[in-house]
Amino acid sequence: MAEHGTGTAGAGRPAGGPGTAGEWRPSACILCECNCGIEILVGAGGSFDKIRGDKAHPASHGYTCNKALRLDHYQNGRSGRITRPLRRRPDGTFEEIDWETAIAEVAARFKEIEAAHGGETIFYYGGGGQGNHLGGAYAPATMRAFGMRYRSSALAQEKTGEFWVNARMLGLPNRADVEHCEVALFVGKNPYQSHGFPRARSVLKEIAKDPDRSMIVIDPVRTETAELADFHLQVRPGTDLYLLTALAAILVREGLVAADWLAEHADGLEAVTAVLNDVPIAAYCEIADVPEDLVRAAARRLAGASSVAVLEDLGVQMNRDSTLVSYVEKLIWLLTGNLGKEGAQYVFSSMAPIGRDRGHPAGEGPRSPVVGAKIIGGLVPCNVIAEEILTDHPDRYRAMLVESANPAHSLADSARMREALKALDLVVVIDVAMTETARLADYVLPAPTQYEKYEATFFNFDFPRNIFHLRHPVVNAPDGVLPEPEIHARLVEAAGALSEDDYTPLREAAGKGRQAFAEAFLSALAERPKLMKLASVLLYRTLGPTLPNGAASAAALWALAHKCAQDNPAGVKRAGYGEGLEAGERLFDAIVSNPHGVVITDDEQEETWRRLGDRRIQLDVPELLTEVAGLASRPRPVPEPDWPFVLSAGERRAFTANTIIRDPGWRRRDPEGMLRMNEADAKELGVVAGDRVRLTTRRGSVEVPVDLTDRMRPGHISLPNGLGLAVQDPDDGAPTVTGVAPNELTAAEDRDEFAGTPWHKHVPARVSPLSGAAAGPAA
Ligand SMILES: Nc1nc2c(c(=O)[nH]1)N[C@H]1C(S)=C(S)[C@@H](COP(=O)(O)OP(=O)(O)OC[C@H]3O[C@@H](n4cnc5c(=O)[nH]c(N)nc54)[C@H](O)[C@@H]3O)O[C@H]1N2
Ligand SMILES: Nc1nc2c(c(=O)[nH]1)N[C@H]1C(S)=C(S)[C@@H](COP(=O)(O)OP(=O)(O)OC[C@H]3O[C@@H](n4cnc5c(=O)[nH]c(N)nc54)[C@H](O)[C@@H]3O)O[C@H]1N2
Ligand code: SF4
Ligand SMILES: [Mo]
Repeated sequence: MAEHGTGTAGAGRPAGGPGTAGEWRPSACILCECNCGIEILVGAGGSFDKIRGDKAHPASHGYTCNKALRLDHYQNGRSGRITRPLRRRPDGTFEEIDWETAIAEVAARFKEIEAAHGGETIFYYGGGGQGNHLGGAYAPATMRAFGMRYRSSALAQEKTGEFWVNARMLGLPNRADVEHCEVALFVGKNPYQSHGFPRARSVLKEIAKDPDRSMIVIDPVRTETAELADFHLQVRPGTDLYLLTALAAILVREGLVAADWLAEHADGLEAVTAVLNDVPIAAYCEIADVPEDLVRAAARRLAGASSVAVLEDLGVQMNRDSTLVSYVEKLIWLLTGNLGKEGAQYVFSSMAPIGRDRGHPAGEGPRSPVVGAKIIGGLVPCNVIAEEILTDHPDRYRAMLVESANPAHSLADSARMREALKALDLVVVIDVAMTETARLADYVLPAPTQYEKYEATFFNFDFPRNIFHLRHPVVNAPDGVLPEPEIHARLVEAAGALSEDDYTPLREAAGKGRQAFAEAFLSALAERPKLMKLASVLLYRTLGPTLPNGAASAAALWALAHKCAQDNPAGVKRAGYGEGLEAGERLFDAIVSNPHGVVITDDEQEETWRRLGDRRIQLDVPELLTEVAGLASRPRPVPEPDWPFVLSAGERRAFTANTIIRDPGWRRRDPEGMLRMNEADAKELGVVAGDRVRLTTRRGSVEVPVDLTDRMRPGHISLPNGLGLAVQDPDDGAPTVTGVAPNELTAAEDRDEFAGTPWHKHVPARVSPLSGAAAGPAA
């Protein structure tokens, strides 16, 4: 159990935050992007005795799934918690150091690297998991202070292809109103387990129950979601491009497109129609192994619906042709006129610009320095990072700052990632636990957990009412940890980028009130535009101390609240914050003072069109449409003889949550994370449920127990995500690893040609029994 001291070193002490034991305290679940509101009954000593959904939360309204109830395993479990800055000794062991030494040494070494090779050789990775993005809001200041330029995060191994397609077709990111749609279409997404929109399980059940609504699921697995569906298109793994192209072609050929709507809003219909008119529908359905009749029925249901909400996710985003699939997926809902009305896709308001890209044509736009990979949404593709380190190229990355992420575990080809991290001159990790990545670091800087500090996410994409939740601390942090904003502030100051001279006038202005502060802050930025990238730390040190209950970490939200009010005046006004500058202040004050979360914008349906402005939808993205046109002349996808199985490496299950909870004891079911396999395959291999098998890919070989199920197609196998973590036994200190780390099996070169996103869901594999005649050594 974590120790709960009475004070933390430095700022960020949650004064007044945590109450007394035996009280329900509002917070949020941090295990997926939904961040459902919860209330925690905190026991003496800081244990989470009970957890329930928070009915006052403006998005989840009391809903949680099974996972939230197990959060004590994050806060107090066997997690490898770290509570002192650590420095690696030459022999590879770690020693505890004090914060002054840690900050001084880290800053000095980053400065040395900046002087010798340029700050752009220091790479920033991470910035937040599913629940914690507040620290990431301060990271740009640290990047600025050391001249860093390149960065990435998990989004660059899932969503960047979709970001780019959105940028090209609409200019803005968008989401789907699953709650109110007539027809929901899920492509490579299992919301029953992974969620992705508020109250997912309840909404899925509502759709399933309603005879007037339908659900269409495209997934090779008969998932919990597929079981609730009216149409399950059980696609052959990795052939979604064929299936979706056939579906889009059916819309065109059966005259099911919303022609009038498209004439009003979109360009490029002619080019798209010409390509889709040539699609061999029957042949593509056969390649995808879905009956043509079923595809036609699904197409007609989509076209006949008053509204369609479409969500694509990792099943296609971490798979072959992912960017092309994103494109055709969007063509399907655009051809049927499903944007900017209730139950369809919408453009949301936001506090931070996640998912925005300029949509540069294929040959243009920013590139990574060594490989020349396309940078989308400011993020270098995760799959090229190791390649950009393990080279003698003069522009290679020399150092890395990792914050709230575990790239040694979560990026393709873990063995190569470990090698890459070891090859760097300096690795600094900010985390709560001794992770696979932290173990390879030169310095590890410990942060409070998400229940010991102010925290928030920027994954707020709801519509028409979008929300924001600044969570207050619910327990005290142990001595020796510092919240991320404080760590960034200290690094920025140690780099000499900001000092008391910068703070003094703003502190004085803050003492006179918000209006005076706003004026002083804006004129400081106008005089010295270089302060812009340092603004978060500047706010933290000046406005921060004036915020109630030690909420200094919320200071960066002040600028974001103003920006939100400026960009979304109508929605912010309807949400009750008034107009003009005052609206930004009111919104900020509401965010800071309401521990249950607040509605930030209350939009009308037309808001999507207002946000798009006079932009017309671009159906024809030439780079992609050409590829769709050329699909027929590609060789037909066939399994490779040496690799008869397709492995989905990293499936979301009832008890997975990336690597956020390290304590294996949190899993009620499937503790080891079994390899799921069809019964017919097992029979052929001569294995029965629970047997251990050897699973081999081009990159690695592991032993794992099998779980047999008719939910899997023959030839398709899957492993859960987030397993294979080592935690130390509290008694004897020996590390134990539970389950298979999926990226021991994946390869960095298996990636999308446009966006560089990985093919984690499509790893060629073979399986052999471990005992009996058929057993053999690993290849
Ligand atoms: N329980 C739980 N929930 C989570 C998380 C977690 O770790 N655990 N993580 C969160 C995060 S970070 C994310 S990004 C989301 C991801 O959420 P999802 O994308 O829904 O999760 P996955 O299970 O990885 O993949 C979705 C589906 O893709 C299917 N699939 C595999 N191959 C193919 C294929 O070739 N074609 C198609 N069409 N489908 C295929 C799988 O069978 C699976 O059902 O989940 C979030 N929610
Ligand atoms: N093969 C395969 N690989 C995958 C996937 C897959 O499906 N298959 N899924 C991918 C996806 S979609 C994602 S999102 C990534 C996720 O992988 P990563 O982005 O690397 O991050 P997480 O596993 O979410 O781990 C978050 C880290 O934050 C730490 N942490 C928790 N709370 C705090 C805090 O308050 N402060 C700080 N500083 N740290 C904290 C945790 O200890 C953990 O180290 O994995 C990706 N990798
Ligand atoms: S895991 Fe996601 S859906 Fe489940 S309670 Fe947590 S935030 Fe909500
Ligand atoms: Mo993710």
